[in-house]
Amino acid sequence: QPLVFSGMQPTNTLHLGNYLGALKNWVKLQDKMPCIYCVVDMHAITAVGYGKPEELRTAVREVAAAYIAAGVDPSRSVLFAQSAVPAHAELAWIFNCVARLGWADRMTQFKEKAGKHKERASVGLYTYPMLMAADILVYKATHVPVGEDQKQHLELTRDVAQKFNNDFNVPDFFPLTEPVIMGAGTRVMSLRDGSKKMSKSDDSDMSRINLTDDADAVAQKIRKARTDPNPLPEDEKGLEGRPEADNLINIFAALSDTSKAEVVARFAGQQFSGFKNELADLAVAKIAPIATRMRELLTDPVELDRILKDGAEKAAAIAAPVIAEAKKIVGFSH
Ligand code: AQP
Repeated sequence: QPLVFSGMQPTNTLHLGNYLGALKNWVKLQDKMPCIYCVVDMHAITAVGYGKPEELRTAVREVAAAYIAAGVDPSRSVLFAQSAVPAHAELAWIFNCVARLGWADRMTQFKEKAGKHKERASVGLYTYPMLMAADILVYKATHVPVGEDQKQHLELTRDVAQKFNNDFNVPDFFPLTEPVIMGAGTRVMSLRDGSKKMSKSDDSDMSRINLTDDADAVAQKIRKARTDPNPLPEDEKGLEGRPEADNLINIFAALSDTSKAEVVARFAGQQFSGFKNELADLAVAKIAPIATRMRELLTDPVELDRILKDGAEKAAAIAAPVIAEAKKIVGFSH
């Protein structure tokens, strides 16, 4: 049965990349299939979320509020915090034993996040993809809407499912999950450097548009966004070798639900100043209502906690038969 699963880490405020790459599509998918959306707090403690319990607790509510403010409807979709459903951790352990070291060694996100001093990274950061595979497969989810940066982790999820099914001779027990990477915003780049993805953990706040930024901040960040000295190109081919221009056009296309070609045609040969003003207006129009709604939701943390608890109960009920069966298959039956 088709089922959607996805999640985000409560490590910082969500940004435009998270919204265009994932969240916007989550909202759309609710009309097509049952959806489970998770705030992945266990992933958060693999790196920057570690050692800050109060911040983590607050960030979980903020991310849940962002999901709802963007259009995730908790009466239709299951919305919960990962750590509230222990089946994720149980299956992750089994998957740590299914996956091979060589697979984990290939993960580019680990290399990027661990940086130069890989021996100082947590073991959790290294095994992160196996926990992610468990997040998805503990619900036997078939579709995972994410940004392009998660493609490699989803390939590993398929490899884990396939190896488990083969090793234990249980064909089709775990489905081979499909990544859903759609729209123009699948890879939004930093506003300061067109070769880096927009990221929560970038030191420069000017590199990203946060979902909580007010109109002035959004306009200022877009006005100051790096560009090259040339005017906008006459056609899409003219974007080659111009990553910053390409990124801004892409953001415009994603926010307005059009294609890059249409945006290029509309602003062909114009200066960036006018284009940036229009882009700022568009971004404010799309983002400001989300920020306002988020603030409203955060005035009632008790209600947010109630939604998360209710979601955790539903999620646990869906996961229960899958984890029970998986444990039996492995030989844990006492
Ligand atoms: N720049 C981006 N463009 C498009 N999609 C993006 N996503 C993240 N950055 C971009 C998508 O948002 C979801 C969030 O996943 P996450 O919370 O696990 O964060 P992440 O992938 O590690 O990226 P972040 O949000 O920038 O955090 P840091 O700075 O910690 O790396 C995923 O679906 C992701 O594809």
